[in-house]
Amino acid sequence: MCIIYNMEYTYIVIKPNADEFAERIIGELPCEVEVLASHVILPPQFWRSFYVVHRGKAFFEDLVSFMSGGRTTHLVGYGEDVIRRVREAIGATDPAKAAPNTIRARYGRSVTENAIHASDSPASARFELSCGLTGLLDYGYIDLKRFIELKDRFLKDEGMEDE
Ligand code: FUP
Repeated sequence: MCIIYNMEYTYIVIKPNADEFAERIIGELPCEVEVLASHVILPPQFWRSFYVVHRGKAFFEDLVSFMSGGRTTHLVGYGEDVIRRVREAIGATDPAKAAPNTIRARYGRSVTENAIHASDSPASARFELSCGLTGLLDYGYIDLKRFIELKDRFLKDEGMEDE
């Protein structure tokens, strides 16, 4: 018998408008999680990098200002098919259009203040985790030992090793 597993990780951020409910939201995620940093404030330059794919769009600076204006909680979700499963649990980008009972439907306020971020592809997850770990290290929310441990655990074997 051939069993095909789709083991993945996803980068999850609980956004400022929902951060006070972070522990409850974590409990609702359909996967195992590793919490990287809880209730931390990161500056605009971090979010400009994190959301670089949206640079130049009309909403970009409002999004950066919202994300840097309050506390956020950062985690890695992992497991089989986790990207799809977490995206399903969080719901559509616009909370008003998100399916009932999804996290965004319940905790989101608007398209920008939509409670939670989760990666939409393995490539995004890899970029976001790399950016997130670097930012959390740079701004003093994780130490070098933890950075290396997390990098080895999630980013190893994907071309990030030293030459
Ligand atoms: P999602 O993958 O569901 O987070 O949605 P997008 O990649 O389309 O959007 C990225 C972020 O930009 C979301 F957090 C919401 C925000 N956004 C706005 O603030 N305004 C918009 O018009 C579209 C997206």
